[in-house]
Amino acid sequence: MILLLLLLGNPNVGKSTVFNALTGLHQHTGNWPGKTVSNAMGTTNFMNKDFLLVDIPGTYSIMSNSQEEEIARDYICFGNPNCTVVVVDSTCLERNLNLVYQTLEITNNVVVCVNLLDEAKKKGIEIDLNKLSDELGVPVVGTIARKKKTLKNLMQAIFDVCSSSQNKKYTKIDYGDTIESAIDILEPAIKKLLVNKDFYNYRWICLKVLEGNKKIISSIENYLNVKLLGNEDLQNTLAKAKELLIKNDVNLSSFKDKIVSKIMFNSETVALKVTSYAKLDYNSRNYKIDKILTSKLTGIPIMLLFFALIFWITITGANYPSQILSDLFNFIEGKLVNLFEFFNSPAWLTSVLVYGMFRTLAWVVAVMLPPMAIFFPLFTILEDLGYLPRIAFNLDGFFRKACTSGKQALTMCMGVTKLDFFIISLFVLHYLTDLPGFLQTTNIYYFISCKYYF
Ligand SMILES: Nc1nc2c(ncn2[C@@H]2O[C@H](COP(=O)(O)OP(=O)(O)OP(=O)(O)O)[C@@H](O)[C@H]2O)c(=O)[nH]1
Ligand SMILES: [Mg+2]
Repeated sequence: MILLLLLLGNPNVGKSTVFNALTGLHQHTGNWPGKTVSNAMGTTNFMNKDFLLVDIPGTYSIMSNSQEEEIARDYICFGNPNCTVVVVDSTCLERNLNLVYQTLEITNNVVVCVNLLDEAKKKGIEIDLNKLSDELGVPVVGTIARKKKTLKNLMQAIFDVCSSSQNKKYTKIDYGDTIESAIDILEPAIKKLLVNKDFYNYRWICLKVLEGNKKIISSIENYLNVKLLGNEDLQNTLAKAKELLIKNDVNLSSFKDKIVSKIMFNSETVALKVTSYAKLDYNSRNYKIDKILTSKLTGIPIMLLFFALIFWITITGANYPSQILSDLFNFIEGKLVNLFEFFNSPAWLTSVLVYGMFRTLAWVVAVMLPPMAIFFPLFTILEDLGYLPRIAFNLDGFFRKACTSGKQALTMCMGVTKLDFFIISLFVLHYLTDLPGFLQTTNIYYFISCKYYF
């Protein structure tokens, strides 16, 4: 039997790095949020047990505010995972614990993977993992996902959770007398409806029904094949529960606020309890740099300067290797023509193979390879310095006007090389059209290579 593992966590905490290290696959990783956009699956084996891992797109919450949140929530609730691994960033534990609590409210088959411990160490942050485990009531493992050997303990903890018979448990967060009494009113009715279904966490469904979260309710109805809002009994009980809430001044929006505030309060309290800071001003330098890089006044000019510098280095720097490659290919082309002449090959064959195929490929390689070899390492340096998320932040306002997010800017930057390719290819075509002898062949190869590339 294969065991299902979910990898869940905030964006950019190292889920895909853990996934790749465990499965040997090559999911895209990089230092900005939002790289994983669809679920990736891979397998691993530990102590003779097979595990199917699902790398889920990063999400800050599973309260159904976006598509990623819905995917993650539906997987945890209805995918029947044997274990959910919540990967958290040790340098900002408090924010990450929100998602941990939301997950624990659904299931206790959870292992918390406190990742980026090396980054935390650099910043003088220390996390008491045992204390965190006591507070959360689930296993907590510290990792540096880039170092594969640190993941052994994680697999051991996952193995133990999967082997334990303590299934069907969840964490009960106390939301105060009023909400708890409303849950007590509603729970028997929910239980009656779902008693034969493969779902045991009636309390969580009560919360979602009281919250009136239509997306979650319709997910529950679809996956569990049950009618919640259409059920008359449930409607009557729900009305009673809501009446109690209103009597105690809890309306729909304050209900949601209370839930969110309580989860945030718990995260804050626990994070404070388990985190200690060796350098009290560990963040002050980062804050200062952030202020300069993302402020309205200086953020955009600095970003434009960076881009201008990168493109200048790429374009001028690429000229030299391009020239060398071009000379080399010209030399090889001359030799190839001599070779074809030596074998008395027909003119059309020389035209197709040398002037068509070889010359087009040589041009594309000579012109495209050097800028790529310069641009991508520069882009990687910016990524490792953590500047890319700041660019995304700076451009978010503009991109939102076009109904998308600032993160799109990063993929568009990388896409510039495709645009380069297109423009350069046009030049190649233009140049070659002056040589009518092999114009047609070249055209065909040009279009094939262009189509292949796009
Ligand atoms: N220093 C350090 N870097 C890490 C560690 N784990 C991951 N990284 C780096 O953190 C960055 C983000 O890692 P990803 O695996 O892409 O993060 P993710 O959670 O999959 O991100 P999304 O798919 O965008 O949600 C990459 O540059 C990784 O190389 C770690 O333990 N230490
Ligand atoms: Mg990822």
